[in-house]
Amino acid sequence: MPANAKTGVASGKRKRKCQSVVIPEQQQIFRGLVFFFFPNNDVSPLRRLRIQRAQDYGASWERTWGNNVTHVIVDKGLTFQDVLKHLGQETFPASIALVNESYPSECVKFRSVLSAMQSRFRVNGMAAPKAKETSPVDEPSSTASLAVKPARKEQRHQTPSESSGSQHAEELPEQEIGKSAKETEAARETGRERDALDDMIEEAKAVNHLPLEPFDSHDEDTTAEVSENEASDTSESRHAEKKRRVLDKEDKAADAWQQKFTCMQKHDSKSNADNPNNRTIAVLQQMLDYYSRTDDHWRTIAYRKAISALRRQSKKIATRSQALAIPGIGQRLADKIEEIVFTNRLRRLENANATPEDHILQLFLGVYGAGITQASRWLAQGYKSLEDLRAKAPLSQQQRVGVDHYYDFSQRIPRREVEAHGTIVRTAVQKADPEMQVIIGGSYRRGASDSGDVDLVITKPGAKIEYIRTMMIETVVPGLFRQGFLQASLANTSLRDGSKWHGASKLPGGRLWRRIDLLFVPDAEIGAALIYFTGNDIFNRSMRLLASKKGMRLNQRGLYTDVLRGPQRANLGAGRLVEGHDERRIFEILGVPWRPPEHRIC
Ligand code: DCP
Ligand code: MG
Repeated sequence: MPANAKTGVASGKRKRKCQSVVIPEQQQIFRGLVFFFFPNNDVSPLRRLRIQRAQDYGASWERTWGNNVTHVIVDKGLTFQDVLKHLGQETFPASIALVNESYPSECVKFRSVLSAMQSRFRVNGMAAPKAKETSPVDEPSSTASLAVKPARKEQRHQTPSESSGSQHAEELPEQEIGKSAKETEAARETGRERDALDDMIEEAKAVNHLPLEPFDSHDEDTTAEVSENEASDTSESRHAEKKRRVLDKEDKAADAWQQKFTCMQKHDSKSNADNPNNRTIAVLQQMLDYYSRTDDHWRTIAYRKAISALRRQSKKIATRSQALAIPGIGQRLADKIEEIVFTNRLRRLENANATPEDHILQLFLGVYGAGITQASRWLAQGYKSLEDLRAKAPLSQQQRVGVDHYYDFSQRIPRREVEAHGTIVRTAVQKADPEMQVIIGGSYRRGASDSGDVDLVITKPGAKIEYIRTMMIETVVPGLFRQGFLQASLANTSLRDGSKWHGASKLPGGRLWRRIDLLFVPDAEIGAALIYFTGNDIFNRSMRLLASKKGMRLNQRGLYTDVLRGPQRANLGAGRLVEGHDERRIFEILGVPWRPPEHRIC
C-alpha cells in the first residue's frame, strides 16, 4: 500500500529527524507518482531525507513491489544487476522509470518531472538508451507546475525544407549537401546515442518559459548594474560558508541535498504564502536557479537580492517604477519584474477574458522594438490603436518604422524570398570585396520553410572586425540604400562594438518591407558566431549550459576555458579562448557529436 505518511524514521543515536517541508500543492511535481527506493528503507540518513523530500513534493513511497510503481530510485552504489536480482526478474519492466538517486533532487531543482532517460540518471550497469527513445514517464506532467509556455513560433512555422538548392549548398559547404532534410532527419533518428547535449537541451527546455535576458549572452555590460547589489550579499554568503564548515562530513552531504529544497522554498520571517508577489518570485527563483547553473555569479547575486526584497513587500509590485522604488532592485530587474507580471498575465489570459487593454497591449507589443515597458507606457498614455500611435504619439524614427510597417513585419518570409534578399546583399558585398562572404543564418540555416526575418552573417577569411565593419557601414550599406533595397536603418545598439546592423529591406518590385539583420563577424569568430546565429535559442542555451558544466564558457565569439568565476570575473576577463573559428571543433571540444543546423531545432 502506498505510504504517503511520514513513517519509518528508525531510531538510533545518529538519526537526524527529517523536517517535513510544506510545499504548496501546485509545486508538488511528484503528485500521482509512486516511488520505490532501492534499498527500499530509510535506514540511511541520506536516503531517509530523499524519501522525505520526495513525499513533500507529492510522491507516494511504495513499500512493496507492485505494478503501481512509477519510478525506482536506486542508490548510487548499487547496480542494475543488483536491482534485477533483488526483484527476481530477468528484465526490467519498460513501463517503470529506473533512475539513480540524483533524479528526485534534480526534478525538484527544475521544478518538473524530468525525462528518466537522461544519461546522468542512468543506474550503473544499465545500457545507454538511443536518442530517439523516450522515457516511460516523459514529461507530460513536467510543465504542469511551470508557467504557461508560449507557443513556439518555431514549431508552428518551421518545417525542414525539401530544397537544398545550389545557393544553400554554396553557403553550407560543410554540410550533407545533396541529402534532403528528410534524409538527414532520418539519419539522426536511427541509432545516435543520447549524449550530454540531449540532456542540456532538456534542461534548457525546462526553463524555456523563463524570460531570460534577450540574448542571454553573458555580455560584460550586464555585470555593471548588478554589481551594485553585491556588497550586502557577500556577508550572506560568508555566513552560509561558516555554517557549512561546522557540519560533520555526513551531515554536510545531507545538508547540501536538503539545501536544494530549502533554498527553493526560502522563506524568512516576513514572508508568507499569500505574498502577492509569489508568482513573480517563483519565476525569478527559476531564473536564479538557471543562472547559478551557468555559474553566472553577478546575475545570481542580483536575482537573490531582488527575490528577498520582493518577499518583504506586502503589495503587488507590477510596474517598473514600483519595482525601482524598492532598495535592492536595479533597472534591469525592475524591467524583468514588469515583464513577468504583464506577460504572465497576457499568456494566461483566455481570449474571452481579455480586457480591451490586454488586446491593446498585445497589439503594441508587436511594434518592432517595443518591449513591455514601452507598450505599457503607450497604454498608460491613453493610446488605443496603431492609428493613435501614428497620429499622436511622439515616436522615435525606429518606432515609426515599426508602426508604419506593423503588418509587413508580422508576415513570415518564404524561404525563397529569404534567399533572394541574401543574394542581393551578397552581390553588393562581393562587389566591394570579392573575398567577403555572406551566410544566411537564423531559422533559414536550420532549414525553415519560412522565417521571421533575414539573418545574414558577413565575414571574410583572415579579416578582422574593423575591416568588415568599415566595408559594410561605409560602402555596402549606403550602396544598398542607393539601389533601393534597404529601406530603413533600425536601432543598432545591441552589440557594443557595432558588429550588428538592423534594418528593413524590400525586393525590387516587392511590396513588403522585411526585417533584415547584418552581422559582422571576424574570421577568428566565425564558428562560434555561426552556432549562435543559427540557434535556435534553446539549442544555444543548451550549448552554453554544456560549456559551463565543463568549466568552459561559450558565447557568440568563442569557446573559452580557464574561466574565472566569482566576484573577480569582471576584472580578470573571460578566460582563454580555445576555439572561435571552427564550428565543428567547438562541438568536438565540448565532447558532443556534430549537429548539422537542421538538427538544432529544439
Ligand atoms: N538568438 C538566441 N537567443 C535569443 C535571440 C536570438 O540565441 N533570445 C539567436 C538564435 C537565433 C538567432 O539568434 O536563431 C537569430 O534570431 P532570430 O530572432 O532571427 O530567430 P530565428 O532566426 O531563429 O527565427 P525567425 O525565423 O523568427 O527569425
Ligand atoms: Mg531570424
